[in-house]
Amino acid sequence: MYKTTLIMNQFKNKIAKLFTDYEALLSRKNEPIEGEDALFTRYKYPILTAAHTPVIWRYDLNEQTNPYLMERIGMNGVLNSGAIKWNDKYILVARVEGIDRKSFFAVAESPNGIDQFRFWDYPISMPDTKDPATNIYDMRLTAHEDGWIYGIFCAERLDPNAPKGDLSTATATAGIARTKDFMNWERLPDLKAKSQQRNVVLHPEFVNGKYALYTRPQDGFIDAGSGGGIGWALIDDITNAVVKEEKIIDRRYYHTIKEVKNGEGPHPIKTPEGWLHLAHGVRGCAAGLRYVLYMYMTSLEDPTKLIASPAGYFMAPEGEERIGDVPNVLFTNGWIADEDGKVYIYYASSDTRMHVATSTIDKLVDYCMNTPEDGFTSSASVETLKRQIEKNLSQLANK
Ligand code: M1P
Repeated sequence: MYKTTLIMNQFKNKIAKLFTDYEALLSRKNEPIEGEDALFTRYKYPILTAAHTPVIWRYDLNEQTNPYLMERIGMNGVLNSGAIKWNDKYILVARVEGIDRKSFFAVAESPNGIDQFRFWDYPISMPDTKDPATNIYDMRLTAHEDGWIYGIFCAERLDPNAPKGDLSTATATAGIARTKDFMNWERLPDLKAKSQQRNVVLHPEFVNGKYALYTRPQDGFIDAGSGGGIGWALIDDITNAVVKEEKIIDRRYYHTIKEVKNGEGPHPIKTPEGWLHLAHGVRGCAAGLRYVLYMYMTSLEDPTKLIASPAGYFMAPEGEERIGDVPNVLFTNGWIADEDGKVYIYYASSDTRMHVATSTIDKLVDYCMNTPEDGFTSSASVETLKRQIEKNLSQLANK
């Protein structure tokens, strides 16, 4: 009798410790690690990891059915999250990946955008279409001027044309859903397009009375192939979205950070100077694919017209960011611009964890407008460098 009580108390203590450790993790204060003058400020701690997923998701807390208090449903990572400011809260619709390799969406909110992110009790139950997807991930959120909040995400299925026995060739399609509260979603038919599509993003405004999508045509599930870069398509009816014409607005180029593929991040931010875009670019190297973040701008009058295209990457993986399930990857599909011009960039590292970096619209626009473009050859890069050196030398001489 005495022994049973002792074991029961031990179990209660273990549960208490689980919750204490969990609360300590969630309430840990984040710290900026770059000064105010930097183009952007990284933060010391990831904002969401597998360990941030609720205790009540992972553990069966009943001693009878889980006497060893083991994790019964393991989480592998929290990554590529859509972002939006809603009811004064910084909301992420995170891609949570279980150890069973299935991704699902779950809402986490923070009062300040840089720490204290806490998942809601339940993940999102995303309704299926008539052709259910095997895996869904990487939601981009858009509060559209039609009044709905849209989530566009990748819906992945086994390729019906895969050779017999091939269980890894898949298809990527853009799933479309909309909500007013992030818990109840109306699923609309998947985007119909000639090619496979991933990284599809809804522009927040109507353009010529139509919905506008940033697309990423791709020949296969992994290979962009003949898909030339980030595309643009006008959609007559979002409840039956069909890509009739697709125009490439941000091309891929040989020997650049987006040589292999690129993809729009979150929807662009409207600034007086133009639409400010954040995207990812992929290049190949001996170690595999390297994913970095880059920026560009398009015209307010014609959102398909590129007006600024700074060379190279804006952010690349550093330190711990390089390590994870898919190493050497930074990926973003969420950012929030506050009314005071502060921008919260939410990015994942190595398909494993979520981080935040902060900047301002002014700095990001200045970066886009005044960073030299890529000249596409070594000699062009040297000429660009020489122009800067000459300008600086004459500036210093005139002092
Ligand atoms: O593993 C890196 C990323 O690979 C894919 O992105 P893209 O379609 O541009 O290659 C996606 O699967 C993304 O989720 C992942 O982070």
